[in-house]
Amino acid sequence: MRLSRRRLIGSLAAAPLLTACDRLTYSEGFREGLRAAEGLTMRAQRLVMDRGALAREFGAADISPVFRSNGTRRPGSQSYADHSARGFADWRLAVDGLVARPLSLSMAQIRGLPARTQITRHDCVEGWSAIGRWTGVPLRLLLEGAGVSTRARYIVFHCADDYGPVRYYESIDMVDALHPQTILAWALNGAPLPIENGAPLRLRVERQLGYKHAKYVERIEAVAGLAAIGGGRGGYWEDSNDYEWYAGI
Ligand SMILES: Nc1nc2c(c(=O)[nH]1)N[C@H]1C(S)=C(S)[C@@H](COP(=O)(O)O)O[C@H]1N2
Ligand SMILES: [Mo]
Repeated sequence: MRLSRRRLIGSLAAAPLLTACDRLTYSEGFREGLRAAEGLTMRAQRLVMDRGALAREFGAADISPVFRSNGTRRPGSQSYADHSARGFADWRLAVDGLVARPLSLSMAQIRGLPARTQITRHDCVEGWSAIGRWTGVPLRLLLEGAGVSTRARYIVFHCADDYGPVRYYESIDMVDALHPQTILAWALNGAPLPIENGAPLRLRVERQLGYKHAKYVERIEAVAGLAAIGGGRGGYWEDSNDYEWYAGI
């Protein structure tokens, strides 16, 4: 049977492609590549899914008798001393950056917002852990209240304590910022937050290591990128000591 001109051109055009496809299909290396890519996708998806999972919560009997303090135990500025002398009555938390309605909230206003209480374990990279009961406002409520922009990709926490010439700061992405256990805590074990643990307000971001849990928080900033913040690596320890920005646990 004679091939029509059209079929001939069609088969000629298709032939190299088919051959290439066949080679790819039967090459063991290519199959391994496909399997590896599938594995990567699966691991990436699991990671994304797991990031929404809750950190373990404990019972009252598990609470550590003393919740130790680390890093700054008392900010050194006169301004902080004045605030603590007044019981933080005039402390204000600013919520700004990529938000529709910047906020400036007093501690009384923050304590009046819906609160979440959770008993969780804090893990410090220096090799110690402690379990405490934290009470505070879900960060999500503050961000929604301020009308956080869809362009915001990170939330930066600006703190009141100095490390030499720089202030402590930290940042998290929106997955952690909107996580139900991410709160700005104002109480520890049923009492106002002690100074050594970050009074009057500190971050609890329970899927992350200790250094991400910013203490003495006075400003929350929504940003699209971290390059212009501090040394550009997203946190005090990240900038100064090469700590990982993502410290997920
Ligand atoms: N502002 C500020 N936040 C901070 C620190 C700090 O020095 N300053 N230290 C971090 C580290 S390394 C840890 S382990 C925890 C310690 O919290 P704690 O003092 O309540 O134990 O706070 C984190 N947040
Ligand atoms: Mo830490």
